[in-house]
Amino acid sequence: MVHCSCALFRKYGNFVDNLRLFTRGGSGGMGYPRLGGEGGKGGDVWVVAHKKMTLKQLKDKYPQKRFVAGEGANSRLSALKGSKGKDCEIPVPVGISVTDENGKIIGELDKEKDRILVAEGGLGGKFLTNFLPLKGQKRIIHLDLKLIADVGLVGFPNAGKSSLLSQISHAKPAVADYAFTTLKPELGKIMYKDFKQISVADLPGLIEGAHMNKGMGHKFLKHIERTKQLLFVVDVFGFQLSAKTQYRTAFETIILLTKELELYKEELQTKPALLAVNKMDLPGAQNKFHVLMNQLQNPKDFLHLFEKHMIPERTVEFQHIIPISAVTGEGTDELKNCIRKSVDEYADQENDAYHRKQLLNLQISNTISYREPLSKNTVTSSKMDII
Ligand SMILES: Nc1nc2c(ncn2[C@@H]2O[C@H](COP(=O)(O)OP(=O)(O)OP(=O)(O)O)[C@@H](O)[C@H]2O)c(=O)[nH]1
Ligand SMILES: [Mg+2]
Repeated sequence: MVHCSCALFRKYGNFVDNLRLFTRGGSGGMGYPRLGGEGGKGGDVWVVAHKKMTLKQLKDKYPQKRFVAGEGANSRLSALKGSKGKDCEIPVPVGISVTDENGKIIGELDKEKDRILVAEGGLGGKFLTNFLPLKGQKRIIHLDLKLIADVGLVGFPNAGKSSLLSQISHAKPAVADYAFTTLKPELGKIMYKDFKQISVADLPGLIEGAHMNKGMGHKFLKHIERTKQLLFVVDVFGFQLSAKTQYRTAFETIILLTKELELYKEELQTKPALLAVNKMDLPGAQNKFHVLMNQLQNPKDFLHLFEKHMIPERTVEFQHIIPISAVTGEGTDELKNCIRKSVDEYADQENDAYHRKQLLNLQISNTISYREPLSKNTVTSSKMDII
């Protein structure tokens, strides 16, 4: 068993989902003291999102991972104002978040052609600097790829997440009866009759301690951050990683998953969540399902059975709970309908919230424009909010 997963870990090496890069803006050009000429500004370094790009391509194309922009031109007799140095663009895939050395977010690139300035060129030499140019900004940046999907599959290993994805979409993820079959996230799309598509991300299984990075937990949990909704997938018979670890019932796996999400990032729990209870084709599944439903209806009555550190602050309220079999397809149409309903409702809510915000901004700007005297800055900023 162990050697299987080793081979797969090696395969994971081909999938790059983060990179560390050195960037430096170009130096400014020299000024021209005698004639008061100003050197050109150094070029800037930008990170730019391209649909077709991957981090692996970026890494292969620029193995030294250094990005330096061009120098500003010196001020000359024929061109007293030196021209600006050439900008440097780092092409990255869509869905990247850029952070600095301290983990502070510089920006996120969510759609094609989004761009972020990461290192600014130095100013050209001028009177104020004694005509000496300034160096460009130096910065180490981290690129992190997060999947952008409508729905993320969350579950312990072996619950049947990949089987489910291949049942409801055209994606063909690997399926096997050992833990950690899925080692990199994979996207599938559910197609609806009215041509609406909903993207679903199959994620590697989480285990207890994932928030402390057990089982490469962080690598996987971070992908969940960007999915709009969560679909918990649990094996109705529960889960046991190995003979040495404790057996967990389906209810326990749900509580443990909730706790892992909470410990990793509390706001993950605010996402709408659905629950698919899998492997309903197997003998005895109905009984187990009834037990689980009873526990989910009154979770508080059962939580005292858990060790304290395993109890989440809040239990997840599932919008729908659907018994399914990812192998026979039983219940998966119903599941697809529930996913659709939930995604549509969420989009409506987002639209409502957006309109309310717009309305509020409009009201604010009206109130401001009735008031005398007007401060120029206030009006500008409230207008900008509306845009
Ligand atoms: N009987 C039955 N077996 C299932 C069902 N769904 C999945 N399985 C089996 O359970 C095993 C694990 O399935 P996967 O789809 O690989 O599980 P996973 O959740 O993606 O697992 P990891 O990638 O390791 O996290 C495989 O042997 C599947 O054939 C189901 O509905 N019924
Ligand atoms: Mg899998």
